[in-house]
Amino acid sequence: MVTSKHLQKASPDSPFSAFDQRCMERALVLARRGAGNTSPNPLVGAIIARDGRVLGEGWHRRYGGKHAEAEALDAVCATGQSLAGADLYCTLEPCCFTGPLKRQPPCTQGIITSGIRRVVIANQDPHPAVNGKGIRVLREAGIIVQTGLLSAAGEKLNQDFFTFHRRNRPFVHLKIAQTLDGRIAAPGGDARWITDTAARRLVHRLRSHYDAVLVGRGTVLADDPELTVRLVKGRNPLRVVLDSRLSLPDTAKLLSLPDREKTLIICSGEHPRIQNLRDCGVGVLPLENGVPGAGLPLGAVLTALGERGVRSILVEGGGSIFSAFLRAGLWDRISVFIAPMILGDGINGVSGLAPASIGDALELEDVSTRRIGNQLLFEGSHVYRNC
Ligand code: AOF
Ligand code: ZN
Repeated sequence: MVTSKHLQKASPDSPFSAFDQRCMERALVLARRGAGNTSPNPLVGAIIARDGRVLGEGWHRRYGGKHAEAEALDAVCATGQSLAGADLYCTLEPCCFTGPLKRQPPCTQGIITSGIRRVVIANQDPHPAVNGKGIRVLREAGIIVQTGLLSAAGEKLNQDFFTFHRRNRPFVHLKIAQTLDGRIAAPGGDARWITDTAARRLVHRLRSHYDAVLVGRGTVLADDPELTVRLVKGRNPLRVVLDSRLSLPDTAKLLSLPDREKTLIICSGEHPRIQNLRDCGVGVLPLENGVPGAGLPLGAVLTALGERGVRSILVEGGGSIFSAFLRAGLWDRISVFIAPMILGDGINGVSGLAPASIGDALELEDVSTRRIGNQLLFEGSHVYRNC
C-alpha cells in the first residue's frame, strides 16, 4: 500500500500523524504571538491543512478581536481556496456560545458551515460555557474531532487562563533575585543590584507578559521601584502594591508615573487618604475584611484582582510577601535568579515557614535551570496533591 507522507504516524500508538503534530506545533507558535495582548482571554492559534499542505493560519491577536479559528478560516477564503474536506488544528476547543459579554460569534458555527472535515484540538476549553460543549456540537454536525495533541504544551501556553478557571484565582508567579546564600538585600535593605542587566531584561519581558506585578509596601520603601517595562519593548502591566495602612510616601515613584492609573494600592478598609490618592490618578482598592497592619488576606487580594480581569500576577517582593504566598499555598510557579554573590547576612528571600522537619519542605516539580548572564535561573512549579 502506498502511504502519503503526511499520514505517517507521530509514534506507533499515537492517533496523530507526524504532519498533525507539526501543524499543532505551528499553531502553538502562532498562539504565542498574542502574548501580553489577549488577557483575560486565552492565547489561541489555528492552522488549516489538506492533503499534507497548509492552506492558511490564524491566531488571536488581541482581547475582543477575531478568534484564531475565524482568522484561519478567513485567511483560506481570502486566497480563494475551498475549505471542503480540510482539517482544522486549533490549540483550544472552539467556542460555542453567545451572551451579553461575548465579543465574537461562536466559532463552532463558522467551522460547521465551512466544510471542514476534521478538527484537531490540543486542549479542552475550561470556560464553563464551553468545557466540552464545543466538541459535542462539532461531532453532532458530523465533524471528526480529535483532542489531546500536544496538550501539555497547550496547558503551559495558557497556564493563567487554566488556573483561573480551575482555581478561581489568577496564576501566581513568584520572582526572587537573591545571592547564593538566599539573601534578597543587605542588612540595611540595599538590593541594588544583586542581578545583572541580562537578568533584569528577562524580568522586564516577563512583566510585559503578565497582567499585574505585585510588591509589598516594604519593597516600595526600600527600592522605590517603577515596576515598568523599560529594558525591552512591551506593555506595562498593572502595578499592585499591598499596603494595608495606606502609608506609602507621597514621593514614591509609583505614584507619579505618567500612566499612574496603572498603579493600584490595596489597603485594609476605608482610609482618609484614599480620595487624595484617587484624585492623583492612582487606583486604591480597600479590602473590607482586611485588618490594618496585619497583612492583607491574600485569598481576598487574588479574588479582588481576578474580578478586575487579572489572570496572571508576577510577585516581585519582598521577603515577607514571598513567604506569605508560599505559606498560604497561593502560588503556581517560582523563578529564582541566583547571583554569584555571598552576603553572609541580610534579608532572606523566604523565611518563617516553620518546618518541623525536612518532610515539611515545599517541594517543586517541573524544575528547570538555565544560565542568564551571570545568574543561575532556577524555576519550578507548585506540586498540587489530589487535584
Ligand atoms: C478568544 N480567542 O481565539 C478563542 C477563544 O468574548 P469572546 O467572544 O472573545 O469569547 C471569549 C471566549 O471564547 C474565551 O473565554 C474562550 O473560552 C473562547 N475561545 N477566545 O479570545 C480565541 N478561540
Ligand atoms: Zn471562538
